[in-house]
Amino acid sequence: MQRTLITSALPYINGIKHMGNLVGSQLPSDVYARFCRATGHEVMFICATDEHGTPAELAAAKAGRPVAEYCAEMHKVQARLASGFRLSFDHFGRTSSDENHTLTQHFAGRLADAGLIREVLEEQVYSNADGRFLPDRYIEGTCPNCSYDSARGDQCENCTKQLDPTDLINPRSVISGSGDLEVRETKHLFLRQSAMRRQLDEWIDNQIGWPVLTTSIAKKWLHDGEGLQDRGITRDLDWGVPVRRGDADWPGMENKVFYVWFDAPIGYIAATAEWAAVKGLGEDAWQRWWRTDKGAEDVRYVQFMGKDNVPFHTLSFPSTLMGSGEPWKLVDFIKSFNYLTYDGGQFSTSMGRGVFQDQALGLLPSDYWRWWLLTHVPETSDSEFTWENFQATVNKDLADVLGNFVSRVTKFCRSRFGKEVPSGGTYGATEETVIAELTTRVATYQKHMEAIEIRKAANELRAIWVAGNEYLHSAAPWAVFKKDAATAAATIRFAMNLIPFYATLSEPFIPDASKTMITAMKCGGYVWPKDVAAALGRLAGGEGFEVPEHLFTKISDDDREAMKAKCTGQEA
Ligand code: B3M
Ligand code: ZN
Repeated sequence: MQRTLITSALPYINGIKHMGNLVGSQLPSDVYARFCRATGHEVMFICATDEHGTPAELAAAKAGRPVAEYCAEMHKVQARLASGFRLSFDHFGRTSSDENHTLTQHFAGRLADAGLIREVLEEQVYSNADGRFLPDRYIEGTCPNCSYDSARGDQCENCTKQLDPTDLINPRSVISGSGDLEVRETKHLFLRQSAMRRQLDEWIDNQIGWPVLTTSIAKKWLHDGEGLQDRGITRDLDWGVPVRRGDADWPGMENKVFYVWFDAPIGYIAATAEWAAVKGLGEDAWQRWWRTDKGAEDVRYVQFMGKDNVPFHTLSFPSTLMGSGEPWKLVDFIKSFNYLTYDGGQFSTSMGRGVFQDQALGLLPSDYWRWWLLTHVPETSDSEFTWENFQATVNKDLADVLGNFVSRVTKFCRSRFGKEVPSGGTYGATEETVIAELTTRVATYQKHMEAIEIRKAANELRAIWVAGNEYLHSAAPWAVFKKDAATAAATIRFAMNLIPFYATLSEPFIPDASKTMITAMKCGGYVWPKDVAAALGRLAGGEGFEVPEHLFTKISDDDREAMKAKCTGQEA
């Protein structure tokens, strides 16, 4: 059995995510995971909240909550939304877990033993009032460029100029507001990525079939300018994984934590370990996905992420894994995405611009969103969400094509043939033609899904639905019924067979509607159509069925305007 490990980039903990975040990693990874399961792979599908770093501390401070409490609550919120959108993670973990602490410290220890970590003395701002070093973002002051009075130590929000904390006029601590600051020397750890350059380069060269978007970003960082830089992997924060060398103290690194981008990808492994712990399984259960000496050599590992995360996954995380000198499983395929824009501009979390996940689920069932997002997933370029396009896509594809087909067929069958699928008549040349067309289309659909070309797969799926509608239209059983009931029976039986067939093929995209369809047909569940002719002969006649409630409701112009108004410029 083929074994597939799938990870989605970990959503950051600081607030509710918008639809752009959903479509840029989690949702397409879910489609792929569902497809792999449906076609018989053993799947491990992992995601988690990314909980460390300055933004988490700042968001908690803004909410007036202790950071651990804030993260615990936001994790629950994000987990609830993930299940609302039917994201079928085997585990949705947390980078703040014990497992991630242990693994992150383990990797740091191994990298240090291999000589891949260097200690660097740096000058950094120390706040006497707070009794701690301040990261750049924790210092505010007046911008030397535009005189904006709340410029941050790393950048002025007003004029966008990149700053050093020492550039600020009248600098003060964001924590206490105190201006009693001084520059002191402090030690930080750097991962010697430069020493890993040749190994990384070779590894990337050996990857066949990676998307150009992925390899070009990696190659750019490896070769442009000064090439791959060593990277600071520690920060002066309270919240995070304490700096330790394996399970030993690291002298001089007290009160420091690892940088969020060091521990976050290790979180993929840790979340799998969490999964094993929750299931009451031992180490072997997760190591067989992650250690090539423990069974992971036949795993195919696929990562999903937005394009801005690519350097961390092609360079930093592989440096950690390879540099450890241990046989960790490296990624086999990286699927990365461009951005979704909103109605002519950017989605903005800070300005509350766009559709946010909680709002979306309050407006319409998740399948409506899934279908629109997946048919417009920003694979080859950015794509834009507009309410008009959303309305048109839902009404046409889901209501007119799929929903209407299911409703007409089941209603007609019930009114003319009663409670069971009719068994009269036999399939003829028309049905053979449809079977031939669908055989080709299913093969194409499957090929696109295997290549993780989500948009192409969605288009093929739509064409598969359309083929059923065209069949029904030309076979017109309601007209034939009066003079030739047997032929009408065969037609309707064929059309009824298309319902579980559609349910199975559509499940990765619209799992709730698929479930309604498969349940209504009382045929014992999903069976992936290896042979289309056999799949369309599954209901031989005599089976009971339900007429499902409206699968999809059309969005009227009034509905559209009301939804749009609800999503405009809300404070996040
Ligand atoms: N949390 C970036 C983001 O939220 C980051 C991904 C981590 S993946 C290990 O966009
Ligand atoms: Zn400025």
